[in-house]
Amino acid sequence: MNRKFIAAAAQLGPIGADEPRSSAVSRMISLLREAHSRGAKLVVFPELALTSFFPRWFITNDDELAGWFESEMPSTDTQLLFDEAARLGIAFYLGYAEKTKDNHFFNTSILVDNTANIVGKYRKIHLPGHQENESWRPFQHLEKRYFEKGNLGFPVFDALGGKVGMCICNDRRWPETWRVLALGGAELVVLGYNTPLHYPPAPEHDHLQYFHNELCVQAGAYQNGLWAISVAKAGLEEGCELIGGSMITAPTGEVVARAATVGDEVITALIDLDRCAEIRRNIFDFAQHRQPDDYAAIVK
Ligand code: CDT
Repeated sequence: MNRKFIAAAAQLGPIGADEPRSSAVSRMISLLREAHSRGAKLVVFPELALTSFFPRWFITNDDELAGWFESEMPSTDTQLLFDEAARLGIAFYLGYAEKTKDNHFFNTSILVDNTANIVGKYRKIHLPGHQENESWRPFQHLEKRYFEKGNLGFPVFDALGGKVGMCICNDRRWPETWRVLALGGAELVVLGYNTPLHYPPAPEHDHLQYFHNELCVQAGAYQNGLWAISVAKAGLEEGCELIGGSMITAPTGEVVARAATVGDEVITALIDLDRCAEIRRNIFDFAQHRQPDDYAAIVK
């Protein structure tokens, strides 16, 4: 299969607490069509892309909480997205809150091929935030309360003529995420995020939010010789400012496309998976230069 294709990051602007999934899906379908008009074969949507970022609220009612989760995928609402993507022949990444049949709750992403088959699933491993209500905060970040740690590891999937890995938001800050995916053979890592501009425990870092996002994604791509597509849900969502800065990053660490707004926006770039070799056969030739015997402390 052709290892050169156009890929898109489909950034979403804010989603209101009362905005129905049907509305979010219809916005995503518009972005999908825009990406298709630019020749995209892959579209990457954000983390928890179907709803407002609900971990910002302390929710005590179980039924109310369950209402933020999807108990099937595709669901009635998302079926339209699957159908339109298949009609256009586009593969996509979608983040959503997953409730399993045996009542487990994960922050999940799926990779869907260009015929609407789910070919990969990832459940977020690095869950940020806190477990209890912390009323001093202007908004909560209760991922540690609402989600279990992912139980699928960091799998890599055959897709788009190459090897594709997924991660979700906070995972991108951890070098281990990228390295484990690269060791699994990933040539492209796709990820979505919801990152508040204000970090209540260390507000002195607020002005660094965009920088830290770029720093992590560009380093992850370069140090592992792979492509990265990182996609925000952005803008002022229910009083909480979320960063934009969606990017497509080459294996050299260079940003080849970058969002210019904090709203619904499509950016595209030509991905050539063979370009991973520029780095992997040189400075980061793992077989030649990596020294795992000296890295034991990392997994202790
Ligand atoms: N969604 C997510 O993982 N967001 C975190 C916010 C900072 S930790 C409270 C992130 O790493 O971007």
